[in-house]
Formats: sequence, structure tokens, C-alpha cells
Amino acid sequence: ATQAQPTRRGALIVVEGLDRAGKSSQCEKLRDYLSQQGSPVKYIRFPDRTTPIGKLIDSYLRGSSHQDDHSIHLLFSANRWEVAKSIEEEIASGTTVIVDRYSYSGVVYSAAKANPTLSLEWAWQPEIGLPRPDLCLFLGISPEEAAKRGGFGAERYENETMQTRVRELFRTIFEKQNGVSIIDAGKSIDEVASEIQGAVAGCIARMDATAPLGK
Ligand code: T5A
Ligand code: NA
Repeated sequence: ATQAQPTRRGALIVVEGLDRAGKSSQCEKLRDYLSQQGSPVKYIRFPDRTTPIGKLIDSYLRGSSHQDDHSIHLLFSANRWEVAKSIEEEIASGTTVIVDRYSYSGVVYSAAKANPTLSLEWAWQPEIGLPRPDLCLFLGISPEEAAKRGGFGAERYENETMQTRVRELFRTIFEKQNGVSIIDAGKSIDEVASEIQGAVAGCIARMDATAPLGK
């Protein structure tokens, strides 16, 4: 008698890191690599500037509009919640989803503003219940190396004070977080890509693909 195969879900892989660390370049390379291997894969990024909420975020980041710190924080979070269900559906159907920035960027950039009523703890609350990554890759890069890749751009947060605080806060949260792979993103694009491929293969081999995605 043949037994029905249990449905294998996809993995949720988050790529985080400092500005100019090469997150988007690496997400694209990972998507192409997995898809060449025959794995169904989808690449999404946050903020998703195309939705109505995303347009408010885009205008804020470009400096064309002002938002209260708490208010913009909740919009970034809402921008994730508006696609949470579709991420879960993709994963359940067997597709691996690669996410370019996620809740970690969400809490770190907001808490880095040092607003007295916007603590890391406060910032985490609206993220609770979002799909939980199976693997988080953190791309670390020195300020000097990042500057070689174009220096600061024109967007909000692209300044020395913010970037220094962001760097410290990322270190604080990733020191006590499980399931994080720290990657030296100062190496060449191909070296970083192959390190990421190794970490992703390890995660997929270890995870129980018959158990549902965490929250
Ligand atoms: N934010 C975001 C919040 O405040 N709250 C939130 O909840 C979220 C989700 C926009 C801002 O929003 C904040 C954080 C940000 O300040 P964004 O749109 O992701 O976030 O920012 P981007 O400007 O698109 O991305 P980054 O500047 O962070 O760049 P990436 O994606 O890390 O780097 P990438 O791949 O674009 O590469 C940058 C340059 O370096 C080169 C590339 O070719 C490119 O020119 N490069 C390399 N050069 C040499 N060696 C390598 N290994 C290289 N890898 C890439
Ligand atoms: Na990017």
C-alpha cells in the first residue's frame, strides 16, 4: 500500500543587516541559486513601498513627509502584517520565502532614535505573532567598508549617528537570539553568497518541514 507523503513546507529565511551590507544583492543571488536547484522560491522585501501603507513609508524615508516616531513604527509593522497571511500560504504550499529586512530592522531603527517612550520592548509588541523565521542571516559590515559601497544616501537614517546606534542595537538583539547566522559581508559578493548557501542548506536539512511555521 502506498502511504500519502506528508506535505513539506518551505522555509522562511530572513536576511538582515546594516545599510549597504549587500542584503538585496544576496537575496537575489539566493533566490536564483535555490530556483536553479528546483526549489520553489519567492523573494520579498520590507518596506514594501508599493502598497498604500508602503507609500506613506516611502514618503517618510525620502523626507517628503513627517510622522511621529511611534506612528511610523506601527506603519512599518502594518506593512509586514498586510502580507503575513500570504507568506504563510506560500510556505505551507512548499515555497521557500526569502525576506529582505524584517522585524529586526523594524525594532532596531525605531529604538535607535532614542525616543524616551520608544524602547526596544515597546517596539517588539506589534511584531508578536508575525511568521517566525526558520533562519535569520545577519550581514555585518564595518562602517569603512560600507562607505566604499556608496557612502550615505539621501534617505532618512542614512547618517552617522543613526548608523552607529543601529549597529549597537543589532549586536544587542542578535547576541541573545537563537537561529541567527552572522555573516561577514565585507568579503566579495561570491564569497558571501556561498557562505549564505551553506547556512541555508544547513537550516533546510535541520528543520522539520512537516511541522508548521512558528509564530
Ligand atoms: N526600516 C526598514 C525601518 O526603519 N523599519 C523597518 O521595519 C524596515 C523594514 C529602507 C530603510 O528603512 C528602514 C531601514 C532603512 O534605513 P531598504 O529599502 O531596505 O530600507 O534600504 P536600501 O537602501 O534598499 O538597502 P541598503 O542600503 O540597506 O542596501 P543593501 O540591500 O544591504 O545592499 P545592496 O545589495 O543594495 O548593495 C549596496 C551596494 O553595494 C554593492 C552593490 O553592488 C551595491 O552597489 N555590493 C558589494 N560591493 C562589494 N562587495 C560586496 N560583497 C557587495 N555586496 C553588495
Ligand atoms: Na536593500
